[in-house]
Amino acid sequence: MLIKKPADVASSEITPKRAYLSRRTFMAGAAAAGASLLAGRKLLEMGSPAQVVEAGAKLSTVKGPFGTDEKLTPYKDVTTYNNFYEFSTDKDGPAALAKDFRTRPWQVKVEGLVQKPRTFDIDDILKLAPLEERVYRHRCVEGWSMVIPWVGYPLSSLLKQVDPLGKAKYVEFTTILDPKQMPGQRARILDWPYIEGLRLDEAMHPLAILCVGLYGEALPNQDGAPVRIVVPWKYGFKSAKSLVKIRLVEQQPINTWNQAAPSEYGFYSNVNPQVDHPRWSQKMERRIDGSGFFASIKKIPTRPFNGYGDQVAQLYAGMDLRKYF
Ligand SMILES: Nc1nc2c(c(=O)[nH]1)N[C@H]1C(S)=C(S)[C@@H](COP(=O)(O)O)O[C@H]1N2
Ligand SMILES: [Mo]
Repeated sequence: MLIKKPADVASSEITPKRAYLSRRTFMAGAAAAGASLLAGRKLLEMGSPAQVVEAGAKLSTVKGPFGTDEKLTPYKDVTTYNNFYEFSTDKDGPAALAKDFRTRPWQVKVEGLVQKPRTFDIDDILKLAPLEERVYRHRCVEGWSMVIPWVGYPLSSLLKQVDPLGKAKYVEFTTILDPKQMPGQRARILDWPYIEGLRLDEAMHPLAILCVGLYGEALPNQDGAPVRIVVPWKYGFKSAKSLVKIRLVEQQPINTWNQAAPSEYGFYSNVNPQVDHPRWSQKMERRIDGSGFFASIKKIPTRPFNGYGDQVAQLYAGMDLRKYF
């Protein structure tokens, strides 16, 4: 097991008492070893893949940048209120239907306009860079939001490994196609597999992460196991789950939701309270923070770029964000 003393757990620094008490109790009983990063890496390397990878396996993390001290969305809500159409279009569907989803063996191909195309085994992805805890706001285009302690590292760490060519301008992300395991893919809800895309400079931005976990443990299947991206200044659908392919390309990728409803879901999809969805306002959001039933949650204002404008606004300098929504 991957274990470490509570003091090393970045999560515990955010708010002293939070949902994952049981995990902390578990860890309190564990023997401590050395500085967190080194010890964590060591433990990760020693662990057999079966121990490291199962959804729920503990991950050693260091505290990452861009944190917020807003109240975390309880683990229960993060793992039972999901959008993962490959399994179900019901919010509570993926948790049950993805329970037996196999995430080993798993490989991610990184190819296209790169000097060194490479197929990464998921266990290499887990070891590529120190795992950080990143507490990000997560805003769905539907008008709800969460605050989630993700585990991952900058997507740029992976992309640098393959040496993108100068011609590469965009990055395309493809989710696994496996209708046998994913009941939603047996229906033509969307054009499968699910595809997303970012401009290369967006993908290289330090806020964009390759995500392998949340709340200090390997990603639950319903949240995109074993690896997804998280792009916190964009609507949630840009953060594609259960990735098997990352392609560097010259032309802007055709992302699934844009293809399904181009007037509703743009390529950029930066969180923007000034640009309404054609069927509803984007000015406010319901923050799922454990305080009550969904419908009773008071709405709070949505912030430009989901509150990350200081970090990312310059990526869009001079662009008409109504046109490039
Ligand atoms: N492959 C895939 N990725 C996906 C989706 C999906 O249906 N399939 N839904 C997106 C949407 S709309 C949101 S809001 C987030 C939800 O992530 P979460 O369930 O971990 O909160 O995942 C995004 N990534
Ligand atoms: Mo979403």
